[in-house]
Amino acid sequence: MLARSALRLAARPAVASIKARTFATASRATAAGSRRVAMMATAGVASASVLSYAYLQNPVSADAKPLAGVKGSNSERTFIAIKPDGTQRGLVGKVITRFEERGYKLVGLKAIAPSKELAELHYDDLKARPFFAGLVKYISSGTPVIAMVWEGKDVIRQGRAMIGATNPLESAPGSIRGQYCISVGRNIIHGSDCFEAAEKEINLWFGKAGELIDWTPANVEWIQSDN
Ligand code: IDP
Ligand code: MG
Repeated sequence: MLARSALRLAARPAVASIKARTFATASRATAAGSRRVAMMATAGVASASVLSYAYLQNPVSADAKPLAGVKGSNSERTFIAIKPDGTQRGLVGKVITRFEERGYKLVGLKAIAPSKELAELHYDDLKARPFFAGLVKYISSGTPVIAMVWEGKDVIRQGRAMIGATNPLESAPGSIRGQYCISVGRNIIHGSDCFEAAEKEINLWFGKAGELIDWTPANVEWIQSDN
């Protein structure tokens, strides 16, 4: 799996090609989008034959960092996912709030109902385990998984600590699993367990160009400074 992942990482287009990729999706432009484009062209903004709705969504601040940032730096990234039970139980906001309030930066977010194939690839390292089939069924149940990429100092290790032990009965009471869960089969959240896993998982869930956004929070100095 990591070998395949490495191939995909190598194949990730350079930032300079993001615009070209976005233009290629012009055929998906909606009728309303086309009308808007025509109006803009009339206004002298650009040619309607080139612009599209997709173009209008092109990230202002394209992400130039490696997928998982730089290990051990302020740009380190982790993949966090609220599993279907977390979504069903209305815990999405509470989980996001914990990471926001800790001082981490959200650089990617989407709701996705994963296919069986995606669930199998994500948990590839567990395929020999007896609970694998049930795990894949649970993740690909059709209820949205809230997939996220968070960035900041030591975010991989801290994210795991904030999430708590795999078995919620062993999770510290203040951790996410320790506060909201009691069953290992329904532990509401996933977090990358090392830098290599973060690279693999971010590539799997957010590997397309333009899916992550590099931005600078206004309060960055108040959160990151070591004086
Ligand atoms: P992690 O999520 O804390 O990294 P892993 O060992 O990587 O834990 O297992 C992945 C997921 O597989 C767990 O979060 C849990 O949903 C599920 N799982 C792990 N062990 C068991 C088990 O013994 N029974 C049922 N499900 C399990
Ligand atoms: Mg794991």
